[in-house]
Amino acid sequence: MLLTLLFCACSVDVSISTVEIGYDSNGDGVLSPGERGAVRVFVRASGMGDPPAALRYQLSSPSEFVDIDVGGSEGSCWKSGGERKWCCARSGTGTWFSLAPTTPPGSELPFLIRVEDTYGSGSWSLPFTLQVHAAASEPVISDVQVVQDENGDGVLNPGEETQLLVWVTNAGTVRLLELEYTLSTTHDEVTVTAEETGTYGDLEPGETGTPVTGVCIGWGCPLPRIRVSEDIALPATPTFTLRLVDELGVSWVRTFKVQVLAEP
Ligand SMILES: [Ca+2]
Ligand SMILES: [Ca+2]
Repeated sequence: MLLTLLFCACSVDVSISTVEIGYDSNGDGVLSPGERGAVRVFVRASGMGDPPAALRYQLSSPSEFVDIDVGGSEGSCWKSGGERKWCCARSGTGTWFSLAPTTPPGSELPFLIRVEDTYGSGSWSLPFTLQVHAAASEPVISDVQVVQDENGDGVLNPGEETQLLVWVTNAGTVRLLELEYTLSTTHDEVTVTAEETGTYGDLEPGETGTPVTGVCIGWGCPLPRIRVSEDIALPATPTFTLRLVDELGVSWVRTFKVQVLAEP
């Protein structure tokens, strides 16, 4: 009994106090599939024994969806908020990792941080989880204009080659990162002849954008170009498909129609 009491009186334990997201790609403070993230793990020493003089950590994850940065998985913990509290992070931001685009939203990803006393008094393996949220970004087509058509009336006519200016709005609540598009149509008498792929860049929540090329935005830039056959049967309203994918690997399929009218 005396030995047990002595042991308990001298022992020190290290446990996780809080876990913070230090960085995420779209900046909404939560982790979504495809994002890069950084995490700060705050630990504290409890018990009556002297706290460790210095701590080191090593972060790992058994999850197939988590890729911890090579070389960034270990480092020193620094004192934070008193003698018995530390922040275990590679820098101010945290220790970096990537989530696979296939990570299921809603899942709880397991992590393990191993903390050890630099002077050898002990080590502690501390599990924690991080929740994955569905990305709350939502690109929608807000307008389509026929521009630079041959007769300049802004209407698709048989035999014309024109550009399409497709406006996309981020109707979600978080930033869209590097939104790329692919435009196609299955209509027999209409073909996409140029710029069938391109980018909208980043779109903030509520922002409406057009394809960007370097510093060029919208009308006058290289835009998707389409050709309508002279033989198209009228009336015709070909359907176009705009496939969108962002930097996180999340994709959307949007469709729109453009009417083809006889030249007046
Ligand atoms: Ca995020
Ligand atoms: Ca026209």
